[in-house]
Amino acid sequence: MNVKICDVEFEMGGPYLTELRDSGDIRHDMDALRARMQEDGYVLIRGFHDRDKVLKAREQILQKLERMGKLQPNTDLTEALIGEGQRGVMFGGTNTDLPAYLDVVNSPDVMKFFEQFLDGEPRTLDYKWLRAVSTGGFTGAHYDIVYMGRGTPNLYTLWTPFGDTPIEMGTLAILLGSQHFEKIRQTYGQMDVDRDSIEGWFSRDPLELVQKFGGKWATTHFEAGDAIFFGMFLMHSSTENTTNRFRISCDTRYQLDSEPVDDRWIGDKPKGHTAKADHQRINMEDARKKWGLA
Ligand SMILES: O=C(O)CCC(=O)C(=O)O
Repeated sequence: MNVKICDVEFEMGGPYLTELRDSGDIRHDMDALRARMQEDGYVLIRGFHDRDKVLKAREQILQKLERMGKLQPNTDLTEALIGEGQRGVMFGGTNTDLPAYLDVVNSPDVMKFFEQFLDGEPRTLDYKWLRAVSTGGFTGAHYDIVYMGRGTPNLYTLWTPFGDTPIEMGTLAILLGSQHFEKIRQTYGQMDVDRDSIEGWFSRDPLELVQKFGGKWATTHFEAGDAIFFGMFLMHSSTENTTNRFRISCDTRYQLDSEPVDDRWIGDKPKGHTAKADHQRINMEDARKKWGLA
């Protein structure tokens, strides 16, 4: 099977791309999960969420997309068929108008899981990154620390697709081993996109990353209910949505309540990013030259 990470094509099982490992068998063994996180840099758990709740949330999100005129008229809502010429939507914020969605990502089960994993009272960032990604859409390779690094680095991103999401619809792709790319951690990984007014994506070319820095990409087909979480210093991106249906997914964040929190992402009305538009920021290509990482 050929897979487009960003917009570069790879062969699944070839030299650059492999399957993500499922940690479902150890999901109740926190020591084993923490060791897995150390070793792999991520934890994928199939059936992490209640599938029915995820599908209910999907329906609510799709109803919103329908009201916005984003879907093909007179088609089955659950298919999420993209309306003629419609672009994707980023529903960044607290999403209080989507209670079924919050019921998944803020659920007692999820909070209990992070309480056990983090070994203490957890909190979730109030701001959530919910997206409907259109045909041709993808996310470039980045570390999350550059977007949310003002609090504890002991913060985890949980990526949840809302609906069965095959690779060709746009799934999370991670660069295995990238949590150990010391030079990147010490340069790019020290950036704050707002403070430093710099672009967030480190690269739009996943092949270039492997050839220059090593590692191997990994992704998989996801089903509604599956989720993956990872730390702030793991290079990740997404596969391209090559279908005519919206890919609906979110990234939400969890940390210990006792640790410092990035104040851009909390409260009833989180202030969010303050950075200028992408084209007014320091270009990543220039920054990488300066860091000796071009
Ligand atoms: O869903 C995507 O396209 C990217 C998600 C992401 O970057 C994240 O979960 O931090």
